[in-house]
Amino acid sequence: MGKIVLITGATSGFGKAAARKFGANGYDLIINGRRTERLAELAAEIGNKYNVAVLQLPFDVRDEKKVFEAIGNLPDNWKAIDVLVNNAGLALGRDFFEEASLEDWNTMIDTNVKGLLYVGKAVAQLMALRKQGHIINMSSIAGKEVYEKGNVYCASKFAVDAISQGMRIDLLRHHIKVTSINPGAAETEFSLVRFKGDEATAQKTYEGLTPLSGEDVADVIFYCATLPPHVCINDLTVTCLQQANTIYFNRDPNS
Ligand code: NDP
Ligand code: 8X3
Repeated sequence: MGKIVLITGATSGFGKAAARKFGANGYDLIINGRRTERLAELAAEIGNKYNVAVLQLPFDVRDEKKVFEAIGNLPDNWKAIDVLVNNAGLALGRDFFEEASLEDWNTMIDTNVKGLLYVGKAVAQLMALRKQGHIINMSSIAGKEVYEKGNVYCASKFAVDAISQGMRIDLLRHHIKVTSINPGAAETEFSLVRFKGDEATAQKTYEGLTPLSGEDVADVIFYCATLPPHVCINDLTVTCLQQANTIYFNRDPNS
């Protein structure tokens, strides 16, 4: 087999674009997400176009048992994972703290924090046996600065930042690279999910902007993953030209 990349959240956005990018560059792929039809479509597309092997591994990252079963029971030739793109995640709602939904909070923490930990641990165990590997955790600019009504989404991404630092320290002895990527506003299905299908509100997020695209972020992921073996990008924040931080945007067409 060629080099192997496991990508969580490959049915949309960054994960899907990353799957195409790695596939185009000859990597064999393990693709995850809950929407099995989308996984099947993507597997067929990439397999046919780039002549690489694609294994579909559907599970909900929140399901601790399923995560460890799915990764622990991979066929032996698929266990040699070179790169993990630990990307599955979401925001739900954008509400003042005292008004926000507990269900939304639980889902974000279970997915963005606990799910990322489960997948990270299951894959780190395999990488530790081979004394090599690269774990790329998808954080956010929201994991660097808190913004109004970002409360728990931001907290979940601050947690990813801390988890990445901890992993980097603890996995040092196994020669495993750990990278945290922190994108700013990117137009994927992210806002549609956050605003629960409200397309008009989702669209407002990107009004007056040329935001990052899934492909832009996939290029950054691929760049981080393909540096020489002795080089590791620990932490990388990327925004579009019109975004300075989580609050300041230039949406003025005449500026
Ligand atoms: P999308 O909504 O386009 O994609 C999210 C992906 O995550 C989907 O493939 C979805 O698959 C998967 N996913 C969500 N929940 C689960 C789950 N419980 N189990 C397995 N897979 C799951 O969003 P993006 O591509 O934009 O987001 C990817 C990551 O990037 C997220 O962690 C997000 O927080 C982060 N991010 C996004 C930014 C943006 O502005 N877009 C900026 C900074 C960070 P399925 O529904 O099929 O399970
Ligand atoms: C997504 C970016 O700024 O909408 O993580 O939280 S932001």
